[in-house]
Amino acid sequence: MRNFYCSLARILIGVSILVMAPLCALPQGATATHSDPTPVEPVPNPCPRFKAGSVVQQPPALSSSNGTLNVRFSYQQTTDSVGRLLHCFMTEDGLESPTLHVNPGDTLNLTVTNNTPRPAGELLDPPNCGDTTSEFTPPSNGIASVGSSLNIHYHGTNVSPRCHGDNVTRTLINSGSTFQYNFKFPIDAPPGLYWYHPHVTD
Ligand SMILES: [Cu+2]
Repeated sequence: MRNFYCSLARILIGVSILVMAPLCALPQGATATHSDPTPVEPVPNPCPRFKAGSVVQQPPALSSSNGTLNVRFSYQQTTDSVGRLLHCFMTEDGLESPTLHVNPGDTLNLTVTNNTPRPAGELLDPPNCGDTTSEFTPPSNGIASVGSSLNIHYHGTNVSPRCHGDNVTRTLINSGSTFQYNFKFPIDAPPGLYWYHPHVTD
């Protein structure tokens, strides 16, 4: 079950339904373990790309254990050999945008630090799920507008829209800031391949 149209990052919800009935009575909202997360340091050589003519390899993967998947991402940018600006999520071990394997009812704890350069002269707000001010980097190549703030959209999943959940319209993680997502995938989440990606709306 591999979606070749999703080139960035994926969440694979397993086909095995966990027998964890008590979880059904718990709220699906964010948990309270997100305070003061430790920043994720930038990693060297971010956002690698396959060389032209090389054989494409399977993307890296991380799997939950005992109902929890803990992930730490450094959000970084680089410029490729032809001048294109690339952005990506990197783990501290150097994995680029791994596929996240979870089961229905699992908890995802995902810490992300925005290690992209901070634009000069911009007003910064903390990532408190109420921000209305994002950073903006003018396009250097005239091809596309690229903001340096980010959040993560857990595209297609039916998870909490609260702060520290899939709160895409009210979460901004500006340059230098660290934010933690904590939420459960519903116990009745349909198996499938989903997409996570930066999703700033402004
Ligand atoms: Cu999306």
